[in-house]
Amino acid sequence: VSVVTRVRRALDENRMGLDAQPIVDLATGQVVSHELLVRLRDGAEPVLSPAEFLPTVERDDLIGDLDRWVVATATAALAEPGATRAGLRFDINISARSLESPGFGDWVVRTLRAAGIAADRLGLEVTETAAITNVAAVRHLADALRDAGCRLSLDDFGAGFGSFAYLKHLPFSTVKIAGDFVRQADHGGADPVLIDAVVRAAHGLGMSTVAESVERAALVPALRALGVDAGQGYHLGRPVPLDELSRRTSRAW
Ligand code: G
Ligand code: G
Ligand code: MN
Ligand code: NA
Repeated sequence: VSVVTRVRRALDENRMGLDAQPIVDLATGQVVSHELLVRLRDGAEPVLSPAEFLPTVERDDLIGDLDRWVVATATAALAEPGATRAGLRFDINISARSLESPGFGDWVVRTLRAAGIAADRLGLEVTETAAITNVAAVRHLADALRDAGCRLSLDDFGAGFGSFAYLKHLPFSTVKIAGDFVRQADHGGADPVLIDAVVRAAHGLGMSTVAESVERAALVPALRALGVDAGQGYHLGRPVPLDELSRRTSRAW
């Protein structure tokens, strides 16, 4: 069975899943949002990670269905009473294809409104490589989201052929600093210098910063000293199934 067929079936049969990983304020330790990460849980072998199945799905129209399923599933989870009382927020990853698809941003905004969800509870993450291919389309989407009050993050900043041009031209609310710069940021060398530059640029433009791949406790004070606002990574919290987070939240509230 091809990868595309497996993903199509998983979407039809409700076997696609999302994991939620906390994004944590480095100064207060509070969870400010969760990034949702898609998982194929169809029981078939081999188990595929998104890094393996997304490139194939992105070559197929199916990616549009997957992105819309993620938005719909995130919206449904945000609309649950416990999630609303807890003020849960989610950040989802969106493929380049959907960014360029006319009307996608407006559809996201309409979906949130129909569910009665405050727009700032959903954020979209776009990678540099996605933003690179079609700045005009991304600009339209970014403006639609910003006008509605949704958050928009530039993901994996610095990992690709990252350029400050994106920060200049697009109204991001947050810059996510790629893990490659973060993992050894407490050990001197180039990484803290580069993080410092990104943080200054982002803050100067009114954007917040999130460090990815915070894998060790010692990174927290180092990143705080560099002015990074929030972190995400195995030290701060592993991804857990969204259903589990929803159950936990409804019990706590
Ligand atoms: O969870 P993991 O580290 O394996 O994710 C691998 C890649 O898949 C990351 O680049 C991430 O941005 C992307 N990804 C994860 N979930 C989604 C999703 O729901 N939609 C899209 N389009 N990409 C995702
Ligand atoms: O490309 P994007 O940043 O959207 O993908 C985030 C990916 O990073 C997810 O696949 C997630 O599973 C993974 N991830 C989350 N925390 C850590 C971490 O501390 N270390 C590493 N290496 N990967 C992480
Ligand atoms: Mn991401
Ligand atoms: Na990222």
